[in-house]
Amino acid sequence: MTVSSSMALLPRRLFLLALQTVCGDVAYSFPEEVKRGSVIENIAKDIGIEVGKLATRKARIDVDRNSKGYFEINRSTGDVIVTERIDREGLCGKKSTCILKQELVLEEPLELHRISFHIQDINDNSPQFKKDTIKFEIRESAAKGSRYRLDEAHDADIGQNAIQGYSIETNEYFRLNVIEKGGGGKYSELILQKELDREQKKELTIELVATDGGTPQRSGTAVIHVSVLDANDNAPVFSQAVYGASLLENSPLDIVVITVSATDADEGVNGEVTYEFDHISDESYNVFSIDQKSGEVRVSGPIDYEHLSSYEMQITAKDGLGLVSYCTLIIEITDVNDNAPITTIKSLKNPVPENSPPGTEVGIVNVQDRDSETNGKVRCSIQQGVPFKLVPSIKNYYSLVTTGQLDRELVSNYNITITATDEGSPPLSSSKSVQLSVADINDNPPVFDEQSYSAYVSENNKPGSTLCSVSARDPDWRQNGTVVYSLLAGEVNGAPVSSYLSVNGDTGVIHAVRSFDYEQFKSFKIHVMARDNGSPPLSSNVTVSVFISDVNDNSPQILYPSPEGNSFMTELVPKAAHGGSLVSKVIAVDADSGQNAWLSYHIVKSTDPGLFTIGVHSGEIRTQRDISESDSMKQNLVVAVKDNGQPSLSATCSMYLLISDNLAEVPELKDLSFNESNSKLTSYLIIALVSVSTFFLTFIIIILGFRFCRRRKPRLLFDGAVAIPSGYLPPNYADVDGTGTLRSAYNYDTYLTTGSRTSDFKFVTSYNDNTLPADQTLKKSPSDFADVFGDSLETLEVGGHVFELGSCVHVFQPY
Ligand SMILES: *[C@@H]1O[C@H](CO)[C@@H](O)[C@H](O)[C@H]1NC(C)=O
Ligand SMILES: *[C@@H]1O[C@H](CO)[C@@H](O)[C@H](O)[C@H]1NC(C)=O
Ligand SMILES: *[C@@H]1O[C@H](CO)[C@@H](O)[C@H](O)[C@H]1NC(C)=O
Ligand SMILES: *[C@@H]1O[C@H](CO)[C@@H](O)[C@H](O)[C@H]1NC(C)=O
Ligand SMILES: CC(=O)N[C@H]1CO[C@H](CO)[C@@H](O)[C@@H]1O
Repeated sequence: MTVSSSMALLPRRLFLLALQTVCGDVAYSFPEEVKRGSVIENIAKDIGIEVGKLATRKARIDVDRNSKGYFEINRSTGDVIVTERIDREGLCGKKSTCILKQELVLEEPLELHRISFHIQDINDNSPQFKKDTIKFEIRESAAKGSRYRLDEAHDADIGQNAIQGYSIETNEYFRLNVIEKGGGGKYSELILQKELDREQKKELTIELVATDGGTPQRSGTAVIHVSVLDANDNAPVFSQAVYGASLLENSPLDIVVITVSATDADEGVNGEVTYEFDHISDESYNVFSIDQKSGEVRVSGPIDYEHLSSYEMQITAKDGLGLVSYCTLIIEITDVNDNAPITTIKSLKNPVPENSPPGTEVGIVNVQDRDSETNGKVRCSIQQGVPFKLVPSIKNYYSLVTTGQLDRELVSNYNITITATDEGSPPLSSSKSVQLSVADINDNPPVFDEQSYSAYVSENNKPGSTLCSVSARDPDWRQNGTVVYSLLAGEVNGAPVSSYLSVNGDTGVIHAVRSFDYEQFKSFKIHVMARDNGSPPLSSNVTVSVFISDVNDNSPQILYPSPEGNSFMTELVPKAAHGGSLVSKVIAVDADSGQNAWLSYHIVKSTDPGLFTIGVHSGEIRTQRDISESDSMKQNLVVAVKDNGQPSLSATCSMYLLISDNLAEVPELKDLSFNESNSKLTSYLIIALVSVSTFFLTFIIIILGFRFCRRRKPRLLFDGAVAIPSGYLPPNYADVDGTGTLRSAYNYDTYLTTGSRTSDFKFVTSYNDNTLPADQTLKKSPSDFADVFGDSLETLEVGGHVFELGSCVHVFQPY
């Protein structure tokens, strides 16, 4: 049925085959799409009818009512002419044979010839794809050999004219595989023959050509558009394999140290790079942080050069689907002078003995600065004004040595400040205080507060009473400075000192061991030693002068007349005595001194009060008027002798006076006695009277003798004074010492007159400061004394040697 070859052979004649139908019908075969008016065949010849009759027989091609007429018959020629375009594909589609059945009607007689028009396909349709563009999205990770089915192309033609094959533009990635469908059609698929790389080629455009088998061949094209989908096949790439940065230590938080960056050729998620630290040490982890997105490395913790001077860490860059790459970041930290030097006392000899020679090493100091280079170079010094210096020793060590002699008593503690300064800029410094104490050496003896001590005590003191206290200081430490007092052995009046005084070893208070008697001795000296408890001990001694002051403890002693009254002492008063005549004299002494020994005489009782007077101070009894005949022959006087002490002590005596010119005239001498009954007594009295007179004469002679001697050697006079018959004198009378200050300058003489008118003697006593009212004597300075003394005197005219006390007149002689 195919006539393609005959059509080619007979171009001018389209009628190639006349097909005989079984019923005598005619069949024509011709290609579609012939031109209108084309003559297909001469039917007259085919059905054997004359051409001339066609018209008369009204030959025509009839069609069914519903069919379209494609053909006509030229009644004059008998040719079948195409009147309409005949499109096989339109008429028959994909049917492999396409026949138009028409009938030739002849009238007169009616004849009916069926004519079959076999319409033959011609290649008038090109293959055609449904879309011009075939889109594919292929992941670049697709494996080699992956297949991608392509749309089939369509060609309305059939048979040979239908699609015979496909082809694609040659490219390196794909080849085409054409597959025959079971129904005869063909389709194609792309086979990946080389891995795609989105990064190299994002999109591919390949022309796909479908060709049919017609002649001429027709083809249809479509464009295969392959988008290469990204597969995460690219790891991020850092711009540098090693990043280096330097950073000052103590940089503030959040400062950006460096920004690392990695690029990833992938796109989208696959190209999103995140940064993070990879296996870094804890140190780095705490100190740096990295921004995941930007790659900024920031400071997130304290940067301490001394802790770590450089950090090395690995940073990973990771894209969305986990491809990573690494880089190394090295951060060098730059030292900053942020560490002050630290001073350590490595050893210290504490305390330092005060006798250490200059240059003694007392300590070792170590200085360290954690900074490096010049920031860590340290200079060390100590403050001025202490006897120490720092001597540099090996490396960072210094010796602390003394530069002078130490004296614990002056400075016992040193507060040494060691200052260390580094050479950074600005420099940092630190200081350390060292307490250094100086150990004591017993190098100071105790020293008494005063060069000498004086103690003043009233006589008759109670044993155990406190006289004074001495104190010595020893600046040494503890037992080296503990002072113990003791008396130095010595003698006072031949007795050991300890029997007079004792000293409290701890307090230095001096006590009297016994009661003192001014009359026995007025002063004495002792030595008190102060000794410390050091080893060996040091000591010093001091003189303590003890002055005993007088107390009015002795009542006047009447020497004449005998106070006892047992002996009848009678003075004869001549009858012719005129007024003012010296009759007798009361002689009294007082063992006390000064005022306590200043005696005054008073007549307390007399037979004839108007007849006799007594000199208040002299004790001289004188007639007041002339004796008259009427006066009683026997006169009796009671005389009181008082001292001037406070309170004053007194003694009384009786004096018997006989107004007579002759003792023999007195027969009633006995009567004079208060006890006249004893005649024996009278004779005793006489004997006594005579003996006393004798004694007196002797006494006066001796006194005069000594007075004469005194001009050359005055002091002996006192000894002379002691020569008063011992029976009349108190045992310790007239102990005159002259060791006082003021008192030694003057002596005063008391003129006493004896009963005999011719003889008078001078009783000399020392005037001394113990004439004070008897206070409790304790320590009294001489000046105190002077005051008191001055107060007690109404007038004191030392220069004029006259000095009045009350009504008494005393004559002082410079001694
Ligand atoms: C020592 O001196 C330092 C500085 O002058 C001072 O801070 C410290 O209190 C002193 N220490 C003593 C015990 O005096
Ligand atoms: C007293 O001095 C001696 C050396 O004279 C010394 O060895 C001793 O330690 C000192 N005692 C005290 C308590 O300081
Ligand atoms: C008392 O001290 C003096 C010097 O002050 C000294 O010469 C004398 O030896 C000392 N006496 C005693 C017993 O220590
Ligand atoms: C006198 O003597 C008598 C006896 O001898 C005696 O009792 C009397 O006390 C004496 N009188 C005087 C004052 O002594
Ligand atoms: C109707 C028609 O087409 N008639 C044609 C038949 O053929 C002759 C000769 O070729 C023509 O002259 C007519 O016109």
